[in-house]
Amino acid sequence: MKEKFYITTPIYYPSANFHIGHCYTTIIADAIARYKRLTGYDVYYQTGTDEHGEKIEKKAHEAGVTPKEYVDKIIEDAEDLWKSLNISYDYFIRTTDEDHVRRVKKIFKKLYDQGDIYKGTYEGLYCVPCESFWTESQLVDGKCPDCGREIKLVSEEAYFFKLSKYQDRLVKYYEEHPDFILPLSRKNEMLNNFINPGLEDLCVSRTSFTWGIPVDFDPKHVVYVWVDALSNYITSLGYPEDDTLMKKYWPADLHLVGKEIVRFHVIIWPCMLMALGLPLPKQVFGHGWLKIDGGKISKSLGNYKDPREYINAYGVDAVRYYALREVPFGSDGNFSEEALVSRTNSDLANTLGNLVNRTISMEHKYFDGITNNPRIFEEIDNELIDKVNNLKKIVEEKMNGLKVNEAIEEIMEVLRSCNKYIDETTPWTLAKDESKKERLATLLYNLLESIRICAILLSPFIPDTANKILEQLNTKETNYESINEFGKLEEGLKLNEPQILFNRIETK
Ligand code: ME8
Repeated sequence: MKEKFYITTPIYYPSANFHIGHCYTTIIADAIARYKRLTGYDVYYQTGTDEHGEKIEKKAHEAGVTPKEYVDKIIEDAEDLWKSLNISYDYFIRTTDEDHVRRVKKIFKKLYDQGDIYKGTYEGLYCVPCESFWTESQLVDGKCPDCGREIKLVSEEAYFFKLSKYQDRLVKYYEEHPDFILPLSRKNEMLNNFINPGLEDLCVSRTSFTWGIPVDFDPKHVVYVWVDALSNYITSLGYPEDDTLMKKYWPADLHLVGKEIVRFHVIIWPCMLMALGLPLPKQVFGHGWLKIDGGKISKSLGNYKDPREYINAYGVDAVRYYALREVPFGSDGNFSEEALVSRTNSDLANTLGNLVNRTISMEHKYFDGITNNPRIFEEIDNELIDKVNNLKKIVEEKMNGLKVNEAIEEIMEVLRSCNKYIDETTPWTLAKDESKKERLATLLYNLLESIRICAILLSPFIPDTANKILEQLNTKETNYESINEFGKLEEGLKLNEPQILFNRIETK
């Protein structure tokens, strides 16, 4: 039986159409999901939308529509965006889905019945846009430490979750699972800023707005958005009504989130799961932010374009590649169209596209496009073949450590070696000498086989391009096992005509 891999993105707020920052997480999760599928895992990749809360209620009100009408439009747009980015999710959850709503009510009731949720009064400082409560000491200049906006004092009857009860078990879990929170710096931040000062019980219901899941047994309350939202990772699997998918996929292997919401995923979420008696996720990775001109991607600043504009201008794989390759995974990075263009030109057009095009063209020119490997080897071949043979393992190590940009760079490095191999062996000179024909066939075979192996390894990252390459090669050897060793490309294969993969983008 295949080993399972359950990976999630955050469920995003449909308060406005999604931007390149949301694409960033979703593309990376997609690449990891595709990589795991390629390597033989039974993958469940989930994304979705977090549709309740005061912020959305307000936005809808301003737009003169109901909250549901408001979010429906954005979700339609999001689904189109994910399609144009080739996102291969297995499930898209909406927190307004009937199943989710019913299941959250049951989760809340269960926690209440067992005494983990109790009724009290809440007085606190609340940031509406972030939907977060803060203590006085956490504020920065009296404002929300996350977004810098005004906070308001709220006092209301509310239900509380006994977070404090789970503090010791949580710390123990961190100690026993050193890879639970990555990168490591985020774990220290959690311990120092939030856990060691002492966890306070968490307010988990609201009466100040109505756009949310009503508490079943006290319907003037709605469930606090983070309890509603975090539950998505298990309600989608049927919890608590049906355990078929839960048995198969839970616990999650990887919750991929932006660094600002690590806190919710490594404190509130594990404590909720402990209370429910469920295993905890294996890993939460908090990646950095994509910035524009060094600052936030912001609707109010109007500093971003619809991501489809980049896709239409440069192609889906240019955008995917840029998101995956440009920023060291975990750090903040800048997004700019110039950098996207320059990355596309250097890596995709020059290194990859040019290599594939000239190799396939030479095979057509010199051998009518028919592969042949007479095995007339020379010393220079070994270096290339060794590199290609090691690549699978190196990529595996990098991907297992979630060093996505480094995994890609390793593949690029091999492609650059292929280009160098062409420049050094100068096939066009060999072609002039009939006695060198077999040597020429061998070296073209080496190149085509290297391209095949790289294309398969690139398929999680730039799936369309990888497919185009494999189609041009016309090979049936496209699965992961076929790259265990060099030399599986069929001999006597008639290649398809070469097609340009990436045109160089002219810069103004
Ligand atoms: O926080 N750079 O939703 P959200 C990188 N609903 N990633 C970015 C980004 C940027 N500039 N901007 C957004 C929520 N993201 C909650 C989540 S989960 C149970 C509930 C990505 O719409 C990144 O993954 O504010 C970040 O964590 C997420 O979008 C925030 O999305």
